[in-house]
Amino acid sequence: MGMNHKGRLLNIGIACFGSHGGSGVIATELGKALARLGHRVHFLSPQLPFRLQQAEFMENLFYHEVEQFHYDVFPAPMLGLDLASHIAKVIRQEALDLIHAHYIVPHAIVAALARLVTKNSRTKLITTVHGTDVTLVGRTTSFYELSQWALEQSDAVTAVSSWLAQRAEKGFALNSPPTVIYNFVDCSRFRPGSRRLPRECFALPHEKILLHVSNFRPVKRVRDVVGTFNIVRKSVPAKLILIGDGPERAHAEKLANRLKISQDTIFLGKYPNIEDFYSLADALILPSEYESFGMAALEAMASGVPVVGTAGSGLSEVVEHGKTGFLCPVGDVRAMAEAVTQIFTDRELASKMGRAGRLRAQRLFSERRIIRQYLDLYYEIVGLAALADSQPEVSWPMD
Ligand code: GMT
Repeated sequence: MGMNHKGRLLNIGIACFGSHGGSGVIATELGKALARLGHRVHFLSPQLPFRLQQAEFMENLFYHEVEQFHYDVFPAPMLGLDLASHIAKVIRQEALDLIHAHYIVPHAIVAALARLVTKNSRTKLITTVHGTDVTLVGRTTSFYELSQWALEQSDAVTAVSSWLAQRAEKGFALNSPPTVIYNFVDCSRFRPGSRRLPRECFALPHEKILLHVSNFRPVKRVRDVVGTFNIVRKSVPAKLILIGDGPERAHAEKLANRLKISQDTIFLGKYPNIEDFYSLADALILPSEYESFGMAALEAMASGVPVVGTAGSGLSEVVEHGKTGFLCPVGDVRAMAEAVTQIFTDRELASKMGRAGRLRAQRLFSERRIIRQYLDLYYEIVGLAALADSQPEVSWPMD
């Protein structure tokens, strides 16, 4: 693939988690999209990012596996140091234009350290903060000093919502607020009606399907999912499907047992092709204590599925209350149940919300729009010509 805009093609390192979390998913999809545009992309991660496992071969996309060295004298694995050393090696070998670190701990920290080690100021560092790196992990005494240092060392910091940008600026006493670049969704993969799973495997024809997708950490308040569903099913025949796994799963299963609704509650665990489930669902529920963004909500909207979530965090920038779903107070299972019931019983409202969600996903959160924002930032920071207005030659997913 040739050069497709005025600026020269970039050599980009992406440091991210390889597991199923939203930050790793966004980082991987970003890298794949950049590689499709012709940039050289090097993934720097201890695990092969899971969305890369399903990717087609691309000659300009590389995965550099981090060699982990175990030694009896070490009290614990030295993963951060392994990764820093590895990134330093890749900076030297590949003459990277920039490293894009996703999540402060450890990625921004180890990338900043690696750059220091190589005494290379030509390679720029861009850090994207995603959520608990700002609100939780980076604020602990274990990581605060290093997190603040890594953000200071970054040539640019971006945040996935204004809500998170404000918290990062205040929490780490930054000189200026991070640039807000929202997360994106592939609207051709997540779209209404792309039904590949037989609905009858999960629900009877007259039953509605309520969906929850998360990593089942305490912040997701999965027990509120079960509590809400318990109220909804008293007035509307329905099934609840929960996708994902994590520490809260056992508690949620126990609660479903105690409420005697296990027969209508399906815990599916981790599932790679979640788009199949969005197209079965009549509503998504995300009752999190907070979300800096809420990828599941965006995927649902792109799939034409109304969202019931919580107000007061970055989720309010994704879901438009009353238009693409409903946002309720945290912990208010009655309000959430009322919202779900309204969607389940008012067909016109449900399809209006579904259409509005799809449109909002396409307008504000399309892959094309957001990748362009990242590229503009990269060129600005690297000090090269900005992207031309002409569209790249590659074909983008339908958005
Ligand atoms: O910060 C986390 O808890 C982990 C992270 C992840 O890797 O899943 O989630 C955050 O980043 C996602 C991608 O930007 C956002 O969609 C999630 O809202 C955010 N999680 C929280 O804010 C709790």
